[in-house]
Amino acid sequence: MTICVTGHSNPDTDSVTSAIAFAALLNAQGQSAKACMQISADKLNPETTMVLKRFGLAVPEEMMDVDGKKVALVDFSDIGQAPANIGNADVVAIVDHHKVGDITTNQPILFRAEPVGCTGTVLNKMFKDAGVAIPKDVAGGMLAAILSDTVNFKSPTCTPADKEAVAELKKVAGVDDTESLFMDMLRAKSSIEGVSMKDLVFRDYKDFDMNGKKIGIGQLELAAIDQVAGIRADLVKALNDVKKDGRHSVLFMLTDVVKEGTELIVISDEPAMIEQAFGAKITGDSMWVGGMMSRKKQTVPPLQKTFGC
Ligand SMILES: [Mn+2]
Repeated sequence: MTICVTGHSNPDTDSVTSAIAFAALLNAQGQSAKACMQISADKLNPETTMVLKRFGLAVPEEMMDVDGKKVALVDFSDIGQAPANIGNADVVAIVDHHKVGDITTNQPILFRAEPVGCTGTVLNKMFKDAGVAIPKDVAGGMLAAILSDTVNFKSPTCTPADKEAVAELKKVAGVDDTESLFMDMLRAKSSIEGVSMKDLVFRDYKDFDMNGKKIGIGQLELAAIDQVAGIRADLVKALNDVKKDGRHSVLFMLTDVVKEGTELIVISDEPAMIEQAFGAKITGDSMWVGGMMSRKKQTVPPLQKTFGC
C-alpha cells in the first residue's frame, strides 16, 4: 500500500515541502510513497503556492481522511493536527521538530525528531544519512521551508543546523541569493490583494484568556509596514468589529520582518494595561515595539504578566 506522507492541518510551507521531500526519500529507498496535504490546492496559503511554483514542484494531493491508510507524518505528531480517522490509520514514520505529541503506534516505527528550526533541516540530514542525492526541485522546497520557519534565521527557534542546511541546499537547488528568495516569499505571504478584511484579521489569529478577559491577537508579517497603508482604516474598522464580540482587547501585530519590530494596533477597554505590558506609548491607535517578532514568545508573556495570569 502506498504511504501517504502528510504535514499538519492548515499546512505551512514546511508541512507541504517536507511531505514532498520525505515521499521522495522513501521512493528513492524503494518504498511506494506520495506527498499529501490537509487542504485543497485552491485554499493553500499564498507563500507555499508561490514556493511550489518557483521550484516547479507538483501540488500534493488533498488528503483529509486517512481511514485504513498507511501514513507518514511530517512537521507534527499531535492527533489534533492530524487528518480524520488517524486512529484507524497505520502510522509508519514521523519526522518532526516540535515537542512530541500524542499520536501513538502499535508497532515500532521510524521516529526522528530534532530540536531544530524546521523539518526540512531534519530531512536534509536524513537524505545525507541514507546517501541519497536530493533532487534539485525538492531541495528548493526544503530551502524555502527553512527560510520560512526560521523567518530568514531571525526567529529564536533557529539553530546552527538550520543555517548549515540552507548553505548545503542552496547549492543543490541552484539558488544564489536566499535573501531575495525570502523577500519574494514574504511578499507572497503578506499579499493583501483581493483579501477581505475579515480574512486578513483571522489569517493568523488566536484568542487568549487572560485572567477572565478575552484578548485576541492577530499577526501579519510584512516586508514593510506601508504595504498595508491603503487598507489600514478598513483593517482597524474590522478589528473594532471583532472586539465588539465579547473581547476585552484586540491586538493586531503588523510585523516588519526587515526592521525587526512590530507596529501593534491596540483596540482595548484598558489601553493603559497594554502600554504597561510592553513599556510603550500608544499614538493614535498603535504603538511601535522594537524587536517584537513572535506572538508566542514576545507578545503573549508580557500580557499574561500584566493581567496577572
Ligand atoms: Mn515546521
